[in-house]
Amino acid sequence: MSLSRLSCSLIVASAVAATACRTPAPQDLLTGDAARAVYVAPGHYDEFYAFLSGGYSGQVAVYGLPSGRLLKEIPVFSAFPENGYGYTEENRALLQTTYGMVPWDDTHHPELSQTNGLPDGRWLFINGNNTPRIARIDLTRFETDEIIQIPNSAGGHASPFTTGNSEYVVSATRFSVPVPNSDVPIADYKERFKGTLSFVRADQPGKMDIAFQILMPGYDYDLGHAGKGPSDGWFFFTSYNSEQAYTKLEVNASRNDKDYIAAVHWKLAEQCVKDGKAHRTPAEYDHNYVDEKSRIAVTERKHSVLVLKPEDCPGVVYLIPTPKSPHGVDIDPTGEYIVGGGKLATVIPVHSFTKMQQAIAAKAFDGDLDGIPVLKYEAVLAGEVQHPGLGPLHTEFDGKGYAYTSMFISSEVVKWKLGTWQVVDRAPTYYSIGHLMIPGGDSRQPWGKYLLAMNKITKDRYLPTGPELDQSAQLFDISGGKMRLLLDFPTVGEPHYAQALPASLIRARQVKFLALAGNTNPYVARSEADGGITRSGKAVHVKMIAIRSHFAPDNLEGVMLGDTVYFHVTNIEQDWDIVHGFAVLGMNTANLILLPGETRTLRWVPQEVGVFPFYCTDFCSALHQEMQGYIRVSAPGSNVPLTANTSPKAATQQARMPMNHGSMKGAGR
Ligand SMILES: [Cu+2]
Repeated sequence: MSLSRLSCSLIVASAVAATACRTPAPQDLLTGDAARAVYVAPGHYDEFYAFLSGGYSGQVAVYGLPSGRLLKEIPVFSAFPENGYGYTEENRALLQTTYGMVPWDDTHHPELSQTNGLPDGRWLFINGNNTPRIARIDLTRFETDEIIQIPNSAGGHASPFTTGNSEYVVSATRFSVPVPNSDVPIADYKERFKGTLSFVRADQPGKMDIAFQILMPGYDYDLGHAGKGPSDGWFFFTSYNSEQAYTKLEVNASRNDKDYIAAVHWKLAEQCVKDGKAHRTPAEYDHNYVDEKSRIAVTERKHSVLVLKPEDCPGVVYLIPTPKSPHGVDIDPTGEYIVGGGKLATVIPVHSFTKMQQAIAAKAFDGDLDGIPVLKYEAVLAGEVQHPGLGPLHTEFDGKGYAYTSMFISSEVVKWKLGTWQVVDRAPTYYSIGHLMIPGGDSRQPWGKYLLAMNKITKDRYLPTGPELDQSAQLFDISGGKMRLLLDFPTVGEPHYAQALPASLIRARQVKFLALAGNTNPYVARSEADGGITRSGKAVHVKMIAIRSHFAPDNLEGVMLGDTVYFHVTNIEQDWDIVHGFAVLGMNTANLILLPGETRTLRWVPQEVGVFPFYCTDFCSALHQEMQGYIRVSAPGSNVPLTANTSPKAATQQARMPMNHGSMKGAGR
């Protein structure tokens, strides 16, 4: 049975959302002028940049919308051969953790930085899910510049959602663990395991730090979102497993009718921390960041965090009952409505921030859990969307009074109206949609023109390529009353979640090359005359330049077996999009990729005596193939003098060459 039929029969059996149950005919995909609506002619730009997490690839993929064209893959938590990320001596430190170098992790939730509750195009944050970390990507260069590890946490899933001015990004633990982690029986889960919500200071590049952690009951924390407008100052986190099961969660964590959204008054928490109510607690974690000028990443080990217990700061956390095993918690653009999404729920619950404040004032509590007051469900509820479909996961908003919720089990997007809670439209997806995204759809003013569905399973969508198929995204036009499918495209890794913003917010600030004059790498060579070779014990340092179409120096002698050679190569081009590469025969890491103005270092330990060529790996000019040189390796103790051939002739030859394709390319910019 095909998957579409299989999921159809499951849906029919449940007799809900039968509209989602059909095998789409191909003509449904491209009716009318859908193809024209996504066509972006060569030389023209897409309107939006969409940043999709790569899930288990550990990276971020940038797509243009509406075309769906892949523009770039940005490495974050995994080493990446396309540009040497994680391999060069300059950037290896970004992947350091207290567990050592972790060169492959799992990314889930990209989050754009905000100013006054609106995406501002400065940075993109994303979580490392397995070994909890938060990364900052600089959107002027589309490069990862900073990564902070989160201690007392395991599976940093509810992360890194931002406050309205990116004062903080958060990370809540998915798995509760002993805090601090220690050798305790797993059967002591209820007594010994805790959850943590970490508030990470994020508004200054290079200085991310864990401002404080809030110690929570031992549940599993899933997603979060900051309040806005009237609810600014609050943060909301979903949790499941309020049963505190520690085995067979599939059954044992689904017993309770309701789990909880934790409403956290973060401004009050900030005040309590200032007032000395948090406890400085030992915790080891690494903070890695790239120095702005030298572009060298460093690691700083930290040794403690401030931990705030809710009982030491009354009013800082309340629990809102929410049906059942919730995933998403999404705040509408006005900041009034808090929308839960329960994977097993039959309704979409919408809570009211105003009612929540009234319930707190009236002490409308259903007791407490671990000293945290539990608000009465009815006292906080604004309304429930009835019969939305099966498996509501995540909601975003179009800024025109409508909400769109992804339905994992019934594989559809459901559009409903805020205030009336009536379903007004539904559109099938192929298959098993997880998160969905509207550009700015979780901000104060969404650009409510497109909606992107991120689907977990592809099956019969594209030409089959093997047992594992690429996952998929589907673009809908939501500018009219009815959703309209425009495009269907495969993605890199698992498109877990995405955020997007108008390209114009980024394009104007795009860095075209790194200024050579500002490069403070200690091994920078700014001209051919700067190149050379030096020995310090068994370490040999080579300073080299790369320019169309040669390296200088191009020949090196006097290296001996047992030496470690450091090639410090500077691309001295000052022109847009002229990249050079560097590789040596027998080296066992990826090649270097050098952006214009950048110095990067390759560590090479020769294994044999002989002469070894090196060459440029990035096609840069008509004479790219001639861009090469040699390094001679002699026996230990040999008396070959240490020499580097920095030939002024090479430069003269270059000047006489007719203008090649590479310089033509740069000339018009
Ligand atoms: Cu998720």
